[in-house]
Amino acid sequence: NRCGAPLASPGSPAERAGMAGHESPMSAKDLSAFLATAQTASGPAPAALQGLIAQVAEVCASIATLVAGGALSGALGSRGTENVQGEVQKELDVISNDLLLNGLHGSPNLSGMASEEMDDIHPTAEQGPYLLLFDPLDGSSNIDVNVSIGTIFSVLPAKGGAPKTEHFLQPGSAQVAAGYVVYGPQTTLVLTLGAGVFVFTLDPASKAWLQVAENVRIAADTKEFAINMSNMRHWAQPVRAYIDDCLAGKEGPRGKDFNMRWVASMVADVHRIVSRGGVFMYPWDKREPGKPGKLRLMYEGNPMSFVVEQAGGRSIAGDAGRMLDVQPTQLHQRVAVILGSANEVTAIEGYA
Ligand code: AHM
Ligand code: MG
Repeated sequence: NRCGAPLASPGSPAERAGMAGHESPMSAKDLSAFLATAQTASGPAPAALQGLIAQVAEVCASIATLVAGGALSGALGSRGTENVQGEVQKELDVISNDLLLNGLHGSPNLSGMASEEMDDIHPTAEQGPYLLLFDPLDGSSNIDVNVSIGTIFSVLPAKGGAPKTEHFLQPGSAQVAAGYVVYGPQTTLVLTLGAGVFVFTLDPASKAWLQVAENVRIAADTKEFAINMSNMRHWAQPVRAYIDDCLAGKEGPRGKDFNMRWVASMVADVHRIVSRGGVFMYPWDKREPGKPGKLRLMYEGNPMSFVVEQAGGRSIAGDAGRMLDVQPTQLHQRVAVILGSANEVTAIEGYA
């Protein structure tokens, strides 16, 4: 195929549709084959980490099926309840959270889980070596309108014994794995174990996760930014000055014309940046001046920052320095997020 990405198993949709001229499917490495030889920052991936990632991916494949069914799965609409952040929960927020909890509760690889959708931590049945944090369904505002959404996850080492909330409050630099799944035109898993970033697509025919890219790198320079422009009047002056300079284009101080994209699903916006560069910003703003930002550190900021850094990009917590160095004090704490192409993040820092 033209993209170089391996096509799926025999009887792929292209074949079934009789698409003449399409090359026959190539054999691609599946996730379990990848995990069997995967490296971490400190050597071969332990069996428990391999097992945990495989389990997370399996649950995400079942979330993908629900998402694809939409109204037919009974997955749309609102649950009418609120999560700990006071946000109204969608059906799919709750169902995805339950699928992850039920699918992983008995895992020998875990000792606890924490989620955007649960006030408190969830101790699991065993006392395995890892803790899992997740945003089960990110981009809630896009669920009902058939726009890309996703799951974000972060793996931390367990501290031994029964898990406590404090055990989860480790900086992002302690993560041993992180990634996200985009439920979009394709269902895509983007994964890091601390030694590069790898991409897998869920083959709709075989339900296998097949590797489509390895050691992904984010371009250091970009002409594309992502920010919710409707908040402009609420931003701090440096953010406003940076965006003003981007909008001034070739004639302005940046000397180039910028493009803008805002899906309003962090997974989709970050995935675009992983794919073609760019910068994503959800800065502090004065709507809620007491909070550092809208997004959450433990299951949004940190895992995405781990992926971005592993792909050669940069991620900062607004003016609070490197995201992965932020010492968390609360499970659901908020954070300002500026991440993406390395040189552009550095340029934004220069506005402080
Ligand atoms: P969610 O976890 O409740 O879905 O909220 C997080 C989402 C991000 O995916 C996205 O970047 C942001 O909220 C969009 O916010 P806004 O609607 O203010 O543009
Ligand atoms: Mg989210």
